[in-house]
Amino acid sequence: MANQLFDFGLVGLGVMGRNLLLNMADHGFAVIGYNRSPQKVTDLENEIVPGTTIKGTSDLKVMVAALKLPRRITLLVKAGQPVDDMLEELVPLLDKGDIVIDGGNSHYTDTLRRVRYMQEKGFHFMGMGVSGGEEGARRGPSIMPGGDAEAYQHVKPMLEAVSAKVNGEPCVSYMGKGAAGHYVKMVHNGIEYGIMQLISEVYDVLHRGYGFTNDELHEVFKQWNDGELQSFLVEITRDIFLKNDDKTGKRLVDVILDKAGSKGTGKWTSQDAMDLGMSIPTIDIAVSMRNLSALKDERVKAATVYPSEIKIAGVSKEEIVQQARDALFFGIMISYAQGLALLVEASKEYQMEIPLPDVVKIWRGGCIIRSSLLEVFYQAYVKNADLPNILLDSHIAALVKSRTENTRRFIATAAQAGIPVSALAVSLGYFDAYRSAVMPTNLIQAQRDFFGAHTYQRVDEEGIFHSNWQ
Ligand code: NBP
Repeated sequence: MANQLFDFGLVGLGVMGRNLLLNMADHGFAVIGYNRSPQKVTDLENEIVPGTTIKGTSDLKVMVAALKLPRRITLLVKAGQPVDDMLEELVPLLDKGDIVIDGGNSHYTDTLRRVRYMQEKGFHFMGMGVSGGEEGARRGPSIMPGGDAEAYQHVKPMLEAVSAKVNGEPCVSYMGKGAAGHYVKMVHNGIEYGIMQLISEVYDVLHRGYGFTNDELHEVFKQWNDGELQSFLVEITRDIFLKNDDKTGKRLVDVILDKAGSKGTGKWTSQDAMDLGMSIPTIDIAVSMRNLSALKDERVKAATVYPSEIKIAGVSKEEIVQQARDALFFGIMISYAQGLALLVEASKEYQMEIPLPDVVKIWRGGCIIRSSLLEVFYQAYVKNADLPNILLDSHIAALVKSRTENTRRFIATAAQAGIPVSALAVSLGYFDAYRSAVMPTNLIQAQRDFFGAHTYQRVDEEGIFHSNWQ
């Protein structure tokens, strides 16, 4: 094949890379993919759709030499050291002005370092979040590119072509300066952790508390997905309840061990929020509950030390479904509110200039946290792009207010039954504190001043004060 025939190069032909490459080819781009181990090259070649222009290679030099200038290369390798290793291999092969995009889940601080490193060498480097999993990458993901605005123009038409579409609009937009793309993707994943934890808690109350069968749970989630809770995560949960296990014939969900894994993006969101002094407890507790779930052996022992009998009193099955629906809606709203508020603050603090209306707009399709609520948030930002927290929007406030009573009832029922609904409880706690003009933190200030002379401010006078408490 003659040199420089290909429009785009892709490094890493794993789940995401292979599918994104096939997606690009479907849209008429000539693409070439490189993978370190040859097996994935063969896998790619076996999937080539007739009429598309795709080549696979396990020789990086072949890929680089085959690309049109300026070269446009996307990395989709495991985050961390593999990205640095690939850059080291690529750098000697590139020409000034070439564009390298990291589409994996890299930590945003790594991205900032790589932007500087590549810039010094005369290359463009962008960090880009991609969400939607395998199916999204193949048929249309939500794409969050950030960093080099000039380089973005060179890849914009391709990204718009391959992304998901909502009302004909592409689910990709420039997310801001520096590492904004990876920051937005990190927070997307944090919100995802929160919503998944909330769904699991509602499932626990209905399943363990009320004895709902998987068929009943399927029906409940189906109704919810047909209504205001319409979202990708509710939709797949609906379908999970019907899936049979090939080995036992039971429902697959019932034979899956209750230890949740994670790849770190939820933890990163919590860590960064702590560094910024932002409150995102729904996301924090979701990370924490995955950690607790991993202590299976200890939990089994503790269950014998503290045996409990789940007692449900006074709330009918019909009522609990209504309460659960409203509590889930409420919790999901709060999870988004916390994540978006974090983005507002991080954007200012790190000078990323993240366009919040565009963030929620491109999350409407393709990504794991897509839901009909994103349109509501988009409308709120259209009214006021500077909203520090979506809970301050009047339409959103009305939606939240109408769910609080059932949320309280649901949490009370679960607490009395001894079923943990930690994410729902902290979501309500966050809401009640956020809407409270008065918090009990005056007492904390008094304690701090008592034992550490940390001083305090007064409600009736300007200035900084210290008292002798003994
Ligand atoms: P896979 O596990 O399917 O593939 C990983 C790829 O990384 C393979 O091509 C592998 O090559 C390559 N790789 C590794 Br591992 N170490 C390497 C190294 N030192 N040098 C060169 N290549 C190396 O991962 P994936 O699910 O496609 O994820 C890719 C990125 O996309 C990750 O950052 C991930 O977090 C992110 N992401 C994944 C999803 C998802 O739903 N899966 C969604 C959104 C983002 P090999 O074949 O030679 O080992």
